[in-house]
Amino acid sequence: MSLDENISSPPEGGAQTIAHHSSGPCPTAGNQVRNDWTREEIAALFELPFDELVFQAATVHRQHHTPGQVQLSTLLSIKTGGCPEDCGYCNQSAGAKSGLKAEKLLDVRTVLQTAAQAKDRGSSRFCMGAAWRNPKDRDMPAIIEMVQGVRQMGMETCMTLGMLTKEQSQMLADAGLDYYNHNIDTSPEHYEKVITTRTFDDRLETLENVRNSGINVCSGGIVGMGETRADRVGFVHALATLPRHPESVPVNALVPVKGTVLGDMLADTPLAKIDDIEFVRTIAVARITMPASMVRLSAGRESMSESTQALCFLAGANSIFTGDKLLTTGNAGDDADEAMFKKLGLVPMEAEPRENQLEAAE
Ligand code: SAM
Ligand code: DTB
Ligand code: SF4
Repeated sequence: MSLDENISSPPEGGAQTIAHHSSGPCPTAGNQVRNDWTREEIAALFELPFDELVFQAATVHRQHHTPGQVQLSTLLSIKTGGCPEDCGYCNQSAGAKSGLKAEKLLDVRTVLQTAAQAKDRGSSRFCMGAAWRNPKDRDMPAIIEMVQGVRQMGMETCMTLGMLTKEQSQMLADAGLDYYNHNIDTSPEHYEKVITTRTFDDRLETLENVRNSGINVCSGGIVGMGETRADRVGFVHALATLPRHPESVPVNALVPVKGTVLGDMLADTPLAKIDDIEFVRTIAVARITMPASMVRLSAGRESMSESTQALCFLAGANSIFTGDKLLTTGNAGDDADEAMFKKLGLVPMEAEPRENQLEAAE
């Protein structure tokens, strides 16, 4: 089901109002950043012979980034489980029967100690995630202390706390938050099959609040949730037609957790697992359509071969999560990653805090 090829007449109309071109320039000619991609163009990229697609993606990657450099982020779940949302992939939803124990918000000292350890292991960005629908105002002082403390260590900061109001975005921006992660997760059409407690438009509203407050936007999604090829086209289209592309685009392969709607579905229908080549295609198309963004090979690496990961890097992925844990599930781990980096000749990218990035954009 994940390899449905039904892309001949994709439904039109992403969440953005965009200009559609019936015949645009060759996607990789020149190195311009475009926000007017059509679903037909994106579907045509997915359809390319694999070697041609990867070649185009690698070419675009070299026009905008230094190949071989990979940005390293480390995740910490600062508030685990008991979430009121019903995201079908997530073991942190209160409705999931995964046995995960709900915990309170970690104290600031524990968070800062963990960040210092991540820095010692070479990570340049510390991403703090909370199983919330949205942060409550009473949580904000501790959150702000975490941002400020991690920044003082010279690491870039990222938070993912659910939906944000304009005011909360501004508070985080004022505290110096570098990135806010909020995923659109999938195509607008597939979205409601996965999450019912908040809409695709709610997600876009948070992204707009984050963007307007001056924080860098991190937004991507998950492949392998039983979506069709047309949904993967719609997913990339929704991101690539945002008024400004997210600076960071995490592409997660579903981590199937027993007791979640999608984890159980995948266990019953093994063929639904995303095909490795289709996953690499999704990375490549994200790279071509959002050339200046960092494309993160995110969740799912623990069960991915080094060869598939190498293809992802070749296709333009230039960021990963390090460490042996994501938020609540396993990750490849530092030893495995060090060995892989050595084998592939990859090197970690230096941290670039937000002021520098803003200066560079001026
Ligand atoms: N609660 C916040 C929210 O949903 O916005 C922040 C944390 S949430 C865990 C962050 C993202 O992790 C989700 O949007 C989803 O894309 C990804 N994610 C969660 N569970 C996953 C899984 N089992 N496999 C792959 N990605 C997952
Ligand atoms: C993202 O796109 N992937 C990360 C991060 N943003 C927050 C989270 C992956 C979570 C995988 C499941 C877990 O470990 O709980
Ligand atoms: Fe809650 Fe985020 Fe998990 Fe959805 S993805 S259930 S919002 S923690």
